[in-house]
Amino acid sequence: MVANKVLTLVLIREASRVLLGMKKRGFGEGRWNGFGGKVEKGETILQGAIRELREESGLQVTHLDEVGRLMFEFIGDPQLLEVHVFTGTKYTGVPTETNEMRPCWYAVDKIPLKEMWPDDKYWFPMFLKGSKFSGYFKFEGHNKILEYDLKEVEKLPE
Ligand code: 6U4
Repeated sequence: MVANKVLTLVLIREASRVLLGMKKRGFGEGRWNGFGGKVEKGETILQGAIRELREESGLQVTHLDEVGRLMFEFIGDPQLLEVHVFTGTKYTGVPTETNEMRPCWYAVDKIPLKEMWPDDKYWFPMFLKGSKFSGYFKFEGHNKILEYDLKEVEKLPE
């Protein structure tokens, strides 16, 4: 058994727009995405989400709500990615470009799904309407989804 790799993904949202970042390097390079990354030893998943948001976007938050849980399997890799998706509406600071990310606000009806991870087109609508969601996606490479299972949930898995 290989332990899951636990990652965070933070989507800062206002009434009619969402802050995304163009990933400039590393996993998902060249794609628009939320902010996030690996949870470090000694921090909770929420603390990791808040830290990554600050490091990658320059925004500070004191609270985020967890709204999604996504599991990703990549054919040939025994390690599953366990992505905890958070959202928040209250922040301080101004979105600032970093080495990792170039932030940009996107209107909720103009989300650049074609330039995002292919799974986002399935779960982003659930996120935008305020639902919680839980999903599993099996990838071949980084572009092809072989199978998936996704549902809206009342409560996220523990
Ligand atoms: P470092 O620490 O720079 O090596 P890196 O390899 O760049 O990390 P990291 O830590 O930024 O990766 O984490 C990847 C980010 O991508 C996390 O916020 C989770 C997110 N992510 C991973 N797979 C995703 C997917 N299929 N769909 C999606 N976000 C995904 O929307």
